[in-house]
Formats: sequence, structure tokens, C-alpha cells
Amino acid sequence: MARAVGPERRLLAVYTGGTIGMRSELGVLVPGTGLAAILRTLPMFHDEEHARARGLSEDTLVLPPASRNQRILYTVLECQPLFDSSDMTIAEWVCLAQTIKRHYEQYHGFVVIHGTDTMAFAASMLSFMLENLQKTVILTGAQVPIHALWSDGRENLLGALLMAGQYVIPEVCLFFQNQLFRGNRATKVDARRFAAFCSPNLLPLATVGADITRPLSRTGQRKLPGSTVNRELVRKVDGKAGLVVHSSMEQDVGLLRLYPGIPAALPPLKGVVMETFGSGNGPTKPDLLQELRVATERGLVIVNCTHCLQGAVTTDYAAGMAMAGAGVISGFDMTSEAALAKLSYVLGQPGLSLDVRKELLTKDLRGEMTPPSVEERRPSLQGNTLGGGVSWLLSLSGSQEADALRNALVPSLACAAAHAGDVEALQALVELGSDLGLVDFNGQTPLHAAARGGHTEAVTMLLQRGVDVNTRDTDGFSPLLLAVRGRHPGVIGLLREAGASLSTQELEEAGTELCRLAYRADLEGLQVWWQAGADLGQPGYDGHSALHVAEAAGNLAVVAFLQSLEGAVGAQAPCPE
Ligand code: ASN
Repeated sequence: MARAVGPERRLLAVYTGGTIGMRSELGVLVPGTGLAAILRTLPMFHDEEHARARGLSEDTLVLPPASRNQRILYTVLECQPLFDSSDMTIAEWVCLAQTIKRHYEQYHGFVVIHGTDTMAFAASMLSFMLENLQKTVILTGAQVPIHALWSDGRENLLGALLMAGQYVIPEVCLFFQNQLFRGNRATKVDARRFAAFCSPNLLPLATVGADITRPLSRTGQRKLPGSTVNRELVRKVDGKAGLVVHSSMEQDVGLLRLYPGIPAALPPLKGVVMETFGSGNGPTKPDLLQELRVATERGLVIVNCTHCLQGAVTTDYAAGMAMAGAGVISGFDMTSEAALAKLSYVLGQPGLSLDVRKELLTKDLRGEMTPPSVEERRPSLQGNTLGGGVSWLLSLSGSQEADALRNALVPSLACAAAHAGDVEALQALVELGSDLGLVDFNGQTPLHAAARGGHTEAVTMLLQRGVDVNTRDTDGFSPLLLAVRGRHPGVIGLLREAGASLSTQELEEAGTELCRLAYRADLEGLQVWWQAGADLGQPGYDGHSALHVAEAAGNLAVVAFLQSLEGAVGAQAPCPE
């Protein structure tokens, strides 16, 4: 993920429908036309004065300045017809991919405004259809229409436009409630709340904090200061390859959720994603296994995904092994949405043998899954060939070039090791005489990386070596703040014991975040802030405190928690000795 440069960034916002632009007709919500006209009237979405001064065409909207040297211009392309996304099918998503291809050279990035009900399917499908994507594609939408008094649509759409305008993220992403997810890792988990999506098996690519709306700094540079960007998760692209749109997707694929007592009969399809119990288990009754075996031998491709929200398919149980034995392919930690899209893509590719298709299904093609071999091969400086080479490189000395190379590499290697919680590798670096307090290219120290990853052992080791506990990265963030954002109470405890404290700026900016957590009834989130020493009475941007918000939202458990801290609301958690 790179910061986008240039004075003007042009985006295409493809409006496909969804609640964000819906209107009420006879008491029910139906897709509504004219989203661009609504956006034009909202100052946060259009700077009319600048558009006039710049002589922009009628169909071009321009956001208020996000930085002194850059403007984000966008055009809304309204699809016809507009859909409640429950009516979208593979055919509509193919059209969408082709629209992106048609306008690919004209725009720097793309925002797809889509209904939330099938947004995770859409994002997954697009991720497979768009091969060699070099530009940002972000899907977003809303739970409440954008013209309503209290709507998540404004925040979601603005966030998606800012992300697509300010960063180059060569992936299909989904932006919702301040979080940027890899599209094929996201799933809809709530029909009502604003936090409608989650990414159960992969951290968000970025999280936008409270201060996205903070005024420009003196230099005019705003680096989305509240956004935590997980750069290492963003996929790398082959800079030379051109965009390929795969339109031949197999439509004859389906989803089957196992239930206790399911009869031994399979739907007449070419591919099935089977949602199994727990870690990929199913009934072991012989007639069902026989039906599965016969079907897979006949050429039906079945992918096994767990119906649990989190975790992966394994063969730890006989009931899981039986599935694999019947020819069912493991989908590891894929969401069902991603598995269905991948199945449609792999089966739709012309001219491949069944074995090659099955082989492709076990591979990570678009970042949609974490095959176990990757998980198991955790980076270590000592255990693998790369590590051996690096150790050798680090031991080089004698020439100025070798010393310079070594000094340049150490901070990044130390951060990588700390982020993986690899204490052994950190120890190896120490033995080579490395300073574990140095900052990498992001201005982060290994302590930042270990705190963010929640690795208590690595944090303990670094603290024992006397690294600065209150060091700040280039965004001004402390290791303690990163541990709070990652919700790592163990690490927070260690850092506080070592004397870490949140800076005045971090404490002031916590107010809005605390209100948001109180609104979402997120007790765990509030607890980690308290543990880190935040004043839970700190007001948000509109002057309300978390307690006000929790009371107004009727979140009684949060109210009780905040009131139980009598003396802590308006005061902080006691600092450990
Ligand atoms: N039914 C709507 C849709 O998916 C739901 C939404 O967008 N929140 O189009």
C-alpha cells in the first residue's frame, strides 16, 4: 500500500443500488435514483466553490481538501437498473467488473456503492474476476439511507473515497464503519448495527481512527493520522502485468449448510461449498459419505468451509478426516462467500483438467485464505534458508558497504521478527550486536511491532533490554496505543508496569473513540482503554461522554460498567507499581 501522489486524484464511484440511496415507498425501502444530486448538496461530499473555480464539468464532484496539495475528484456512474443487492447475481457482477475495465485507464481508483446484503459475495467475486489489479477498488454502502438524519452512509462513503483517493491499494476491498477489509475476507454479521461487517480470519488492511477529520497540520499534510494501516498485509503486484477481467464464471455453483441428520442427497450442481460443523466435520454415516464419494468421483467439486465465524478446516477429527477421504477439498479459513466465488472462477476457466481445478482450489489465489503451510512456516532468522542468508549478511563486517547494508537492514528485520513474535530471531539479532531500539522505514520500533501483534514474550524481552517504552512512531503513536487498538490486555499490563503512558494528544483523541465503543456496547474495547490509563469521561468531538452515549443508546451493561468506575469516569485506572 503506497501513499498516492499527484495534485488531483480521479475516482469513479459506480452506484449499483443498496440502502445507501434508498427511498421509502408505501412503507418499504426501494432503490432510489439521483445519488449524485444528493451528494452535490452535502458540503462534505462536494466543494462547489472549488469546482466552479476549477471549471469542473457538471458530472464531476470534488471533496473538500484532504491535504494542501491534493484534491479528490469523483464521478458517480449510476447503474440502470439499481438493485436491492439481494437481486444481484454473478451476471451483474461480471458487468461491474467490465465497467471497471472500461474506465480503468481514466481513473486512479474505484468505489463501488453496493447493497450490504450481498456485498461480501460481490467483493469476493470481483476479487477473482479482476486479475493483476493495480488500482484500488473499494466497495461500500450503508445500513441507513444517506439522506436520513442519522446515517452511516455518509461516513462509509466518505471513508471509501478518501481511502481510494489517498492510497494505492491494489486489491478489491470493503470499507465499513472505519475499517478497510480485504473484500474476499469480509462477511456480513449484523443486519441492524452500523458495524455490519467483520473479517474473521484476517486483520483489517486499515482502520481509520477518530481523527480522520482532524484539521491539516502546519505543513498541510494529513496522513489520515488516526488510521492504522497494516501495510504488510496488502498484496504486492506485478508492476508490468495488465488488468485481466475473467468474465467466464461458472454459475452452476451453490452453498449447502450441513445440519444434524442431513439426508444423503446432493444438489445437481457442478460445484458446492459445503458449510460443515466446527473445524470441518460432518456426519460419518456411511450412506452420506458414500454419496459424497460417488459425487466427487463423478466430477462434482465440493469445498469444505466451516460454518463457524472464525477458525479453519482441519483433519483433527475422524469426522473431518472422513470428509477429506470422500474427496471434499479443504477451504481452510475461507469465508463461504469467498469459497463460492473461487469455485465459480476456477470452474469457469476454460480448458483446465479436473485435477488442475482441484489443485487451484487448494492454493491462495487472491489472498482469500491462509493455507496451513504458510501459518506453520513462521519467519525465523535461523530456521530457514532466507533466515540463514540474512544471518550471514548481518554477520558481514569489514567493509563500509557491508556495514551500511547491515545497518539499513537491521531495523526492518527486527520489526518483522517482533511482529511475528519471534523471540528467537530477536535474540539472534542481539547476538549479532544489533540495537533493538532503532526505527524502521515507518518510524516504528520493534516494541511497536510486538505491541501491535500482542506478543507478550517479545514485549517482555524488549523491555528487559531497556528499550524506550514511550517511543513514538512517525504518526505519533506509542506502543501502548497500538496495544490498545489491537486489544492486547497482556501487553498493555506489561507496558504500563514499565512506565508507559498515553500522550496528552492520544488521551484527548480517545474521547470520540470511547463514545463509539459505548454506542456499540463494546465493553472489551472500553476496558482496554481504561487499563491503558485513559480518562473514560473524556468527551468526544461533540462534547458528549461515553456515559451519555451509552445512556442514550440504552446500553445498560456499558452504563453499569462506567458507573462502577465511580472515580474512574473522570479519573484513570491506577497505574501499576
Ligand atoms: N437490502 C439492502 C441491500 O442489500 C440492504 C443494505 O444495503 N443495507 O441492497
